[in-house]
Amino acid sequence: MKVYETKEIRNIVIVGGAKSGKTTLSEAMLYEGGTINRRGSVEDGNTVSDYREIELERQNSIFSTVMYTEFENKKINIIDTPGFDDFVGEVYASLKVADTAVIVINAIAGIEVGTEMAWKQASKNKVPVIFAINHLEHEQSNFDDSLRQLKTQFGQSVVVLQYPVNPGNNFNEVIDIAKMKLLRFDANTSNVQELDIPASENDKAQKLHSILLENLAESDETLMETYCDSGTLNEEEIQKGLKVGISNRSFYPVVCINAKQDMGVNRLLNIIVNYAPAPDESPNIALTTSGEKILCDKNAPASAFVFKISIEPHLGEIAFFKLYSGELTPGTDLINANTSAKERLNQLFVVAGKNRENIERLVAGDIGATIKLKNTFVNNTLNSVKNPDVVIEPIVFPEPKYRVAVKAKNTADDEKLGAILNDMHKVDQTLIAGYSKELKQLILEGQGELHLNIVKWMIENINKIQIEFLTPKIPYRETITKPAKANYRHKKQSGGAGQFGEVYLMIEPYYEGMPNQTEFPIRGKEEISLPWGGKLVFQNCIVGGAIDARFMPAILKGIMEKIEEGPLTGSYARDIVVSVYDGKMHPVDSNEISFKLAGRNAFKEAFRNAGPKILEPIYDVEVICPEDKMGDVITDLQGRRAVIMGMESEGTYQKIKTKVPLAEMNRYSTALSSLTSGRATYSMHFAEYVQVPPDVQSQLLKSYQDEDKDE
Ligand SMILES: Nc1nc2c(ncn2[C@@H]2O[C@H](COP(=O)(O)OP(=O)(O)OP(=O)(O)O)[C@@H](O)[C@H]2O)c(=O)[nH]1
Ligand SMILES: [Mg+2]
Repeated sequence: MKVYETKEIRNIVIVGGAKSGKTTLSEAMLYEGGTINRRGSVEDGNTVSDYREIELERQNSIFSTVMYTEFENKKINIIDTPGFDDFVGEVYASLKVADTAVIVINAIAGIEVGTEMAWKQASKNKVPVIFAINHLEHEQSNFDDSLRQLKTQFGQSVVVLQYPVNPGNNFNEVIDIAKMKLLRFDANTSNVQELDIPASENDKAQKLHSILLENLAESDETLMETYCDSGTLNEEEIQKGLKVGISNRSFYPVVCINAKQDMGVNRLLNIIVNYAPAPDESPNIALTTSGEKILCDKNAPASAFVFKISIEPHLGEIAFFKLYSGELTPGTDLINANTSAKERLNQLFVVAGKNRENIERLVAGDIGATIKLKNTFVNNTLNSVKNPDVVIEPIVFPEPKYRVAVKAKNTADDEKLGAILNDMHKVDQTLIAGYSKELKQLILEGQGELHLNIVKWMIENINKIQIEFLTPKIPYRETITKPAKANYRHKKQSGGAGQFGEVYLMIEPYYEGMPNQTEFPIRGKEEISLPWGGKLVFQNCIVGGAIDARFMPAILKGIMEKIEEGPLTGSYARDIVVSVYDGKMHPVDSNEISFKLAGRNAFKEAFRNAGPKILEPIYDVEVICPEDKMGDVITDLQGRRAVIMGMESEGTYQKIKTKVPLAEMNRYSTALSSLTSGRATYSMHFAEYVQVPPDVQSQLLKSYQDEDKDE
């Protein structure tokens, strides 16, 4: 393939609601550009984008796919992304490197959560947006409704560039407001006839044309002057206005397509090559972690950012990167600024799905791929040795919101399972696995039930290990609510050397900035930040040498053992002040073991009498749902002991802010989805630990005792 210069490159990402037609559109784009000479379909399982086994089986996209096509002497890099909320990580990563987002709308459904999410993420990255309204040949499609929703949701900068003349079964004509022509498509061919606008459409077209001109004028000062002086813009000015306005996000054009029959796709590509920004014109500028802009300049030293790693059968790991500056040729040595690894670019290629083509040179702004890197991961920057320290800001992936415990059906596979999950995380940063020492479970976290079920499918079908999901335990904490004292004497005399140690201690609830207790003199104080959160303050208040200072560490050790396995439910305890104020030693029999046991048992006893409470993790949860479902969603949340913190409207959606105990969030993604027919989404992150209500506490105590008995 020929080497494309920066100005000849367009990087587009296709995003939008699930099943809106993104993969079908990308297939039609590749066909229109001549990259493929036959269009596959998602149903037949032969599209370039959805080529992985799991995608073929499910008939939808699971991973993003990098592709390219050539159109009007430009190279268009196309990244097709999955629409299901569960795979949102792919959308985040793709929009990091996109210069334009094509947001596909299903004209039967209108705006969906995927649309909303794509828009937010595009806005966050300052990526220009083109809306493509799809499925227009469907009898239930409703262009006007979809347009109305777009304007309500995203504002009046949503501007009609095309509208359908005959939506529904016979759809084949649109009025193009930029060209002021009627475009007649020929289903399943690239043919487009350009005809005069019929009289019946004239008024509507003129009105929309004026709105377009106003928007174009507003995007550029000189255009505004011309427009004010003459009341119109000529063809050249319109073209300039489209380029400037799309590139600087002054407006977001709406076009019409029927991806399935390849209608409108040729014109969409024409709009992309002519009006979407080249990489050096994009407002989505890469910044370094210290906030400096990286100029898209091929004469600068090379800096490439790895946004995706994919593992391909027979090939291994492929790293996909955007070259933000400089040029690359095969054989170049690069430095990974994040891991300090020296990497050689043995092969350099461009990729379209599972097909690869070697290239001799890649220029700033382009997207390329390589294999066999040794120590490079997603979010790493690879630099020329001339400028090795550039670190590009990483993609911030969404926090997990769905968790399960996982184990191999055959325990012999457990170790292998850990390694597989580790590898999967490299490819999918939203999948997080880790063994919890506390819960004694391997916890797998992701974006939803579907996400984790796909992971299960891959492990069972590709890695051939059978696994099962179990309910994950909740990381409870224990603490006390009032002071208490206790003492314990450990004494053992059986033959030879005996054991003796006696400890008197007082415990109190700890809080930030609390005053010291005044009952006993404090002679030594150790403040320990517990690895699981909260504090333990350990005070030596011994007078008159009742216990030697050398036994203090043993007493603390005994207490720590109990703190790691709280007396109520075996959970970690936290936020406690312990004052050891008296005790007894034996001249011969006292040793460390004796004081450890005495300390441990005294602590356990005191804990029981100190109004012990179980704390549970509470999460800040934000639900975004359509207005008409808000009542149902809130009722459901209330059934989960949620505290509603506030509500605000976002266009036709409602955002509900709430605090919910983690214990009640089990399978929430599934519940919310069925409650709203998949029209809602949510996010969550850890907020705090709070006491569980009394009824929950007694339930937990009971089930811990039952478990104890079982063991
Ligand atoms: N009738 C009609 N069907 C379409 C059109 N575009 C796509 N489809 C069909 O809609 C279904 C979903 O299309 P995809 O291209 O897989 O949609 P997607 O947005 O990639 O889906 P995900 O990747 O799962 O989010 C498939 O059965 C397509 O054949 C269209 O314009 N008209
Ligand atoms: Mg798809």
